[in-house]
Amino acid sequence: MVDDLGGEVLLPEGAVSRVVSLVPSLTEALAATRREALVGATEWCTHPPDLQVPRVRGTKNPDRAAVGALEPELVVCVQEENRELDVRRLRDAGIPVWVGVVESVEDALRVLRTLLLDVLAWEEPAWLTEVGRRWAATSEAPTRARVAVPIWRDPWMVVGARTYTTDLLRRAGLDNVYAGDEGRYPKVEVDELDRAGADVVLLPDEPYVFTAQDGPEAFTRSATRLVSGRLLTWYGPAMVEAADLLASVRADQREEGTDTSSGGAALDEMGREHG
Ligand code: B12
Repeated sequence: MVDDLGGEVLLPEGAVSRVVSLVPSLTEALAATRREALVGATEWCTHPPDLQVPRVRGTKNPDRAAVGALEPELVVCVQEENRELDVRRLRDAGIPVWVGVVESVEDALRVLRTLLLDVLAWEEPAWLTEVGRRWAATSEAPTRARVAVPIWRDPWMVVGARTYTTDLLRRAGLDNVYAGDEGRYPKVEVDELDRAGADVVLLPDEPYVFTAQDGPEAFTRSATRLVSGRLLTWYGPAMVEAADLLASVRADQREEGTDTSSGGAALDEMGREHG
């Protein structure tokens, strides 16, 4: 078996039953599917909230000795959250590591299906069927409101091109004003961000914890809305709730009168088409 980057992954026969996840969103996906097979996760793996497994430090600084001590049959990583160095060192220690690449909703659905069904040889869980139902049909939805999504401050960084989040927004009828930017998570001046033409700036609570007291005050031109960061960046069970959140952002913009087309119903329509 090879992973998304062409790395060789040696797997046991049959279903894999000892997995360590170094990706918070995939930890949630694994726990929602076969919790007993998850034997380790990072300290940032906060969902499901009642998950009780040994923690192996962070996504960017995992305790590789602790990972090894858990004797995993597989360690799960993704390119943007984890470091090449850790993948290499774990593999050098004889631990199979599978690395996914996610830069779009289509990638997310493919990675979730490949990981759960082909790599781990588990059965398709009901939540994944529902995620496919909610998101598969939105790809051609016309854009209907403009947003920007900062994910860090001092320096300010925003979600840019070739990212899962930008594609998720697009499919929900929300056009990221930084979608055409060079970088995936470019640094921007907050002044420029405020003037970038977003109908609403979405301020997530992770990785930077934007709050009512920390974030909105930096904007004098653009409207802001505090949102769940997990719903914008975690591929897995959170994608069901994400569809509801983004539909509500769309509905707000309709009320503000910024709409130029009929489109806020795209997500609802998608649900019906595939229901
Ligand atoms: C941008 C960013 C994101 C982006 C994703 C990109 C990323 N993680 O780098 C988004 C918004 C999705 C994100 C999400 C999260 N993030 Co974040 N994020 C950042 C931020 C602001 C900048 C990091 C950065 O510059 N990335 C850009 C560069 C470095 O990444 P890149 O261009 O993709 O290039 C890398 C890869 O391509 C990789 N690579 C290249 N080749 C190969 C080959 C292989 C095999 C592999 C594996 C990798 C690899 O190496 C490159 C360099 O590292 C930092 C804070 C900061 N200011 O540094 C936090 C930070 C990295 N995030 C963090 C966390 C915890 C999260 C979340 C868990 C949310 C949370 N609770 O805070 C989620 C996880 C989402 C998930 N899917 O599960 C922590 C990590 C803590 C730690 N010590 O481990 C940081 C340090 C913030 C903090 N709290 O201090 N994050």
